[in-house]
Amino acid sequence: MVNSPFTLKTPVTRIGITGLSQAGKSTLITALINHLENIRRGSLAKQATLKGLTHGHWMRDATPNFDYDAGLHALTNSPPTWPRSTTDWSIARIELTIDRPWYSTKPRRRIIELLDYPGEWLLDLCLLEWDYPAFCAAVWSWCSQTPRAEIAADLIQQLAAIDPNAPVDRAYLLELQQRWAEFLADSRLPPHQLSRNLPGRFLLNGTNFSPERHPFIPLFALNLSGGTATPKFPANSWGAVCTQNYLSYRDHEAKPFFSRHFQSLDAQVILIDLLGAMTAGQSALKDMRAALECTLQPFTYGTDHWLGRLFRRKIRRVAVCATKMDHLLPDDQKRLQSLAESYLYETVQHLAAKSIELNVMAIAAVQAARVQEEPDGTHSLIGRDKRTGQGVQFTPPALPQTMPHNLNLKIDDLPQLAPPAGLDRTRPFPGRRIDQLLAFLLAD
Ligand SMILES: Nc1nc2c(ncn2[C@@H]2O[C@H](COP(=O)(O)OP(=O)(O)OP(=O)(O)O)[C@@H](O)[C@H]2O)c(=O)[nH]1
Ligand SMILES: [Mg+2]
Repeated sequence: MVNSPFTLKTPVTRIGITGLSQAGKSTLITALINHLENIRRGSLAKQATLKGLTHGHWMRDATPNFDYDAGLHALTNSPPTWPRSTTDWSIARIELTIDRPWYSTKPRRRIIELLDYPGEWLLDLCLLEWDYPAFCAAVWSWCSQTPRAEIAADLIQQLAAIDPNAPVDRAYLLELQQRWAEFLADSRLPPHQLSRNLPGRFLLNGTNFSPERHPFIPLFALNLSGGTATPKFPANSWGAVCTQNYLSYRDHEAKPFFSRHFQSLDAQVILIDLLGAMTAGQSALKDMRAALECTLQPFTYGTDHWLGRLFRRKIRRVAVCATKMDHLLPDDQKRLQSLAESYLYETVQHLAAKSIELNVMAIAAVQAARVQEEPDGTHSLIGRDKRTGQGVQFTPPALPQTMPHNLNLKIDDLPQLAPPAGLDRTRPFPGRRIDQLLAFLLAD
């Protein structure tokens, strides 16, 4: 916790909330504010670590401000809709009032800041350690295997055909960069649902970045066998231009973003759509786990490493949350929790050894389905379809007890649900484990 210059002695807890596109960040932040605004109501009031917090209110003064109004409007509208997709970072500030005995000299207020930023950018963490040949080698190791080798067969062939020492053709470079961005966008959608889609700002530019200003692509004809020296390319060659623009992206876009935001974080929440990855199958599950390992890697570095200093200076708690668990029947919701734990077992062990508290949990920010019991004793879920708004009744796929070691698991597709009717700002939204998540993040 730090003292913000704006609030004098009021302690500020900063929590980063990230996850890949559509993982559920905006909905979760909207729900977290709603629960904090109703802190003495519902299950949050029963959390021992939040005892003494009596009142919460969302402040409009953060810049850039998280658009809680828009989220509330969408969810409480008739018919309700999910918040709109976000494209840049923003901050939600909530002031909490603490009930203390009259003689206590401790602060009576506390500020919580929730930092929303696109997960696409989080993955750029992998780049920070790579020079240009290492970037090309990593991307090649992914692209030479299924399913990427099939998704972008033509593009991969064209990239491999470029002689890094030949003079660059700028128009062709821009065209290939555009196609690379399209390939990244395809890869993250069903049926593939891949996670390691780099560079992140090619997918989601943000306000000040335009990819065509410093274009680069991976060149697969480089010697990618792991030599340490950066090759010397002739001036204005493909290799020289791509190296220069890659380094500019790494050092002037990705690095400052992490330096600026991570050094002040107290906790980090990473949302994963584990159910979505399970509907896509083994490749998606493997890719998502590798992406998560890469983003959690800096927590394992010592303080002699700049990334280690940045991450370990303050961040003590990390929650990895499998979202949208309301798509499952109650028994399977419990299994989703244990599947998530076994999916990330090694990573958790590794971080525990570095005294980072890592909590893996399954959550639903807003419960959009209700359980229906049939006369024959079987159960199904009832909700409304997100696209059509019509009522849907479905039997969700049953989950296995444990995650196969080789991640060879595929479940049936799930319908996408619309939010439930009747949500109201003055009552905690119906969700799953939001109280436990807050209790973990806010514990002193
Ligand atoms: N059933 C259910 N669906 C959810 C929940 N949270 C999110 N969703 C679904 O996931 C979609 C994306 O949720 P968002 O909160 O917009 O996710 P995001 O990570 O902010 O997405 P981007 O801003 O596009 O990166 C929503 O439109 C819903 O379809 C939840 O708690 N329950
Ligand atoms: Mg969003």
